[in-house]
Amino acid sequence: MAALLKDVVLTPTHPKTLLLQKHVDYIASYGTDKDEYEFCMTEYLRMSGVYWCLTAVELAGQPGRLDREEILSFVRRCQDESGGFGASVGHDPHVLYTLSAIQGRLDAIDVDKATDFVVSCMNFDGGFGSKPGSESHAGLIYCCVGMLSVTGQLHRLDADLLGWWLCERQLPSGGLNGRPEKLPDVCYSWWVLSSLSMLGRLHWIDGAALAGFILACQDAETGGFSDRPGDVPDPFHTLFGLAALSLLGDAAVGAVSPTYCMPQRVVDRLGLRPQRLSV
Ligand code: 7TP
Ligand code: ZN
Repeated sequence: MAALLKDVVLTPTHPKTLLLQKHVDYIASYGTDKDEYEFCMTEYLRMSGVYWCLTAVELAGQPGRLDREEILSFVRRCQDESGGFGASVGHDPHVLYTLSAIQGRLDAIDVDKATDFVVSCMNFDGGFGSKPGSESHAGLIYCCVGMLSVTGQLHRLDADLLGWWLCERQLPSGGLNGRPEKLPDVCYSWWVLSSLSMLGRLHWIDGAALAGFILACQDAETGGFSDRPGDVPDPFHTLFGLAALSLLGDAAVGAVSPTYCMPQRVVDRLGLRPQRLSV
């Protein structure tokens, strides 16, 4: 018997146009009530949340909607005396939140050895898992392709094989899943699309169908994007929805770097030149 395909159904009630202003309002009001349950429950990831929110309003062309001084003071107050950054004020320092502090300092680590490790995680299907021999997963593929893009070693992967695995993630709804037999999710639009973009194979998926799925994941009342149509929106999926629409060429959204998921303007200003394969 053929395996049942897991997918969602898009109905005419789901949004079909980009509600950009609503998303800016959603992000700008996120966290204005510091006692709100949802906001309190995500304090452990606040430093990442600040990045998701800032990048989302930047891509929407309205960075001025967030309080720059409040954010800068928050980030400064998160630095521990050890030098590490915590997710929020008074939290223990954590590597995830310290990562941004050392990014660019590629001269300080053994890049060749790190690249060899990433390549050793490559599977027979061209994809990557979390360690050698682990199942391919789109989020981890993005980490590996991004790493090889930063270090200029993209020639070490099998771009045709990996590109094929990535475009097989597209389902009849137009949405993308993270591995076979899983439901589509807006954030995988980003992990898959950005990887295909770095591989020079963005045109291997049906962009119009994917845009239709992403737009259907907007909350027309509150603004923001959720993981799939009808779910509760959050800043995480709002950023990756907007960033994926940017890669798909939506002119209302600012250009995004597929390697860094930061505005291309910011990456250019920093003088970063991550590698991208041409077709
Ligand atoms: C609501 O459940 C979760 C589950 C995992 C909430 C957070 C996490 S996570 O921190 O491990 N993480 C990021 C993530 C964040 C959110 C979220 O952010 C809600 C509100 C905010 C405010 O800023 C929501 C989900 C989420 N996930 C889980 C997820 C994504 N798509 C489907 N799910 C179940 C991703 C997760 C892992 C992660 C991925 C990328 C990254 O750069 C950092 C962390
Ligand atoms: Zn998701």
